[in-house]
Amino acid sequence: GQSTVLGYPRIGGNRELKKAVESYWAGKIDAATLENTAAGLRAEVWRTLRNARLDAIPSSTFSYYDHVLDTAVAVGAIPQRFARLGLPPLDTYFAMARGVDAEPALELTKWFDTNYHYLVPEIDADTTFTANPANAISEYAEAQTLGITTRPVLVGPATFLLLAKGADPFARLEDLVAAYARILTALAEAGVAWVQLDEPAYVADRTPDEIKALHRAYTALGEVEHRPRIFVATYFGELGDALPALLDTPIEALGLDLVAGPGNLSRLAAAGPLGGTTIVAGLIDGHNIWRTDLRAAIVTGATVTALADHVAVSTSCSLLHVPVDLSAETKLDPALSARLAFARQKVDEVVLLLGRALRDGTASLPEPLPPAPAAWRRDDVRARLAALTPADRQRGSYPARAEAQQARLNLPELPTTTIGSFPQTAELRRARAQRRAGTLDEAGCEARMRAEVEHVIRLQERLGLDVLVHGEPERNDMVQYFGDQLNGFATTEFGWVQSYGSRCVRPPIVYGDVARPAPMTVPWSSYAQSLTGKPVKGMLTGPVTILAWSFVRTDQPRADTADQVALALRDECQDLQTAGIRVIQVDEPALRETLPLRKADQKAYLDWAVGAFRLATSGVADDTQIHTHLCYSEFGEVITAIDALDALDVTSIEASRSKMEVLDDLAGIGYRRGVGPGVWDIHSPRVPSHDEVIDALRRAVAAVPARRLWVNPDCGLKTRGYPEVEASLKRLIAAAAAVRGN
Ligand code: THG
Ligand code: ZN
Repeated sequence: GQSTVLGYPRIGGNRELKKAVESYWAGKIDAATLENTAAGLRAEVWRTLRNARLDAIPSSTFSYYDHVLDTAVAVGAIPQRFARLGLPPLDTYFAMARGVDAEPALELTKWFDTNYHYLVPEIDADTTFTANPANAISEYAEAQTLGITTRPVLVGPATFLLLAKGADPFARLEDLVAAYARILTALAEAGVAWVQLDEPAYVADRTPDEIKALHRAYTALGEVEHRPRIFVATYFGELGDALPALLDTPIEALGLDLVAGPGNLSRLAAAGPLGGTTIVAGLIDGHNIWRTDLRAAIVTGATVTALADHVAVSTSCSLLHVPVDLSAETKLDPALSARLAFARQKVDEVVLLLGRALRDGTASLPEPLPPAPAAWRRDDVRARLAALTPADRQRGSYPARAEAQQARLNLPELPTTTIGSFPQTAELRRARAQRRAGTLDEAGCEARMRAEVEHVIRLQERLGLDVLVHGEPERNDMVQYFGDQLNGFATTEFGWVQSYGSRCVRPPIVYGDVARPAPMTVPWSSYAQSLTGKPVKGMLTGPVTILAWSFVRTDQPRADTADQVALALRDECQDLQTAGIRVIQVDEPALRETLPLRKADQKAYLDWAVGAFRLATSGVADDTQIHTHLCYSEFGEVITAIDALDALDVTSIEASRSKMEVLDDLAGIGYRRGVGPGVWDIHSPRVPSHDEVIDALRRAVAAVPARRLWVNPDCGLKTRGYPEVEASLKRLIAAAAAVRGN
């Protein structure tokens, strides 16, 4: 048996990659300097894995931006619109990732059920696949010079096409497999012994044809005469019929996620004799930060060993999704850090599990953990949860609410508003940095933030918006902001995880029962409201999103943790209402993200997710208006759930890129409440033209009666600059006035 991991964080312990890449984009360093930093980071990862005594070490898990984009480059899938720019390879790569003036970037979307985002390959009938193994080979050679033998990793051909967009990408599988075959031969010629091809798309529902195509693809790759041994990695769940299909091909190893897909075990047992195929047992959770219960993992490992002659031990998925190293965290409660494992620690777990435990039994394992500290348990919270009834998730009828709200808010037809955040200026970032460095005290920092709130309120009044926001200058990341204030949550200092490209997040850790020691947002919202007669929206993040962007305890159902967060938010809503806030927005941008990959599991998820939102929001009076905001365009699957968010009065939705298609979806289910389809794409610095905004608005008016329609941008404005925000909001308000006038 061998020990391995499916991938490792590439950003560096101090986000060195982010800093180098952003410096390169800013023209502060040249390509050679960037490449040097990258080589240093790769060497550090390989040495770390070797020194941890891991048997099999992956390469090509590094990426300047995204590994799906890297695979696109490796198979020559560079859309003509970028190829024709004639840029050097590295700049063509970044042009696809970030766009250039003349060409928008590839679309960015969620990597399965994680908070990582990949770039969507554009594949059509004209795409000519080529074999470009140069990067994989040079990384392999780079590690060889350090005396480290690696296993190059690529996204597998079937998953690559299933993630792509275009006329019918999957129809191109045979052509693409031919390119992979040439890559395999080139790798073998360079001395590569093993290659890892990732096929996570097969843990979601797949058609029989898609499974047959997978079988054909790996049969063809297996028959390539001169090739490395092939390890097909799957992760994030349970393989269905793809499991026997893959075992029926000449591949040498198959990776199964036994954490997110425990059912893989019985599928494996049912698959019958395994021949010589190595089963790579994903026993260490790569998607969460808890220390593994090695005693339980051994039992699972032993079951695999009984089924297969050749077994390797691995992480359940790439360690890309967890922070780099727990030992950097010096301020965590020791009782908590004793329970945690980040990427570096998970490598040790893999080695320990295989090297000692599977061979020598449990005797060589570290002592099991003592029970969690009693203080992490909150009996008051548990009692409150136990006493909940369906009435606690139910508001009065929508028509009565709508009438009461209109009487109180007295809004014009087509009311205008924004999603919540205003630009995070250099000034604000400086104040936060000075606060961290201790050169600015709490009061001084708060004074600057309050000045910003006043500025944002005055700007909105001047522009003539109808429902105002305070702009959120006090928040870094919305989830971290609430994590910092809730009991039962811990936040880290260095626990960065790549979200997309150079952007990282520091997910909080939910380790205990959740409670709200004090109001979290009320002082900011009521200060903002004190400055204006217009309604100011209270801004909260919903329970589903708070959990989606945190590392969540696994010792109780996620539904229960969600309800605990919901109770804290319910109290916050009531406090905001008492403080005179008339409109409260509870954002759920991640509602779609954690939707289970298999249809059969989706209803149960949506039931508790919707239940938690309703619990958070249904404690307010009829005349308090509840809004939510949802990002990302694929609403098809969750549209009925949105309708079931009973407490909801108004939903703002990203819509401008998809040309308002979401309105047809809403019309399709007979959605009858307020809706604000974004009429300005804030993901681009472009100021939309007057006609574009009017056009978007007219399309919206055609689909939704004007009295239920809101006018707003697509998303929060924190990544934008003030000049374009002001110019764009002027257009938005002018368009609303023009359409009202008709
Ligand atoms: N917060 C969290 N997760 C998210 C988002 C978020 N996932 C989806 C989407 N939004 C991802 N988008 C971003 C956008 C910007 C940044 C990260 C994810 C970002 N991060 C800063 C950086 O990398 O420089 C660091 C932020 C900080 O200081 O905390 O800009 O909004 N949780
Ligand atoms: Zn958004």
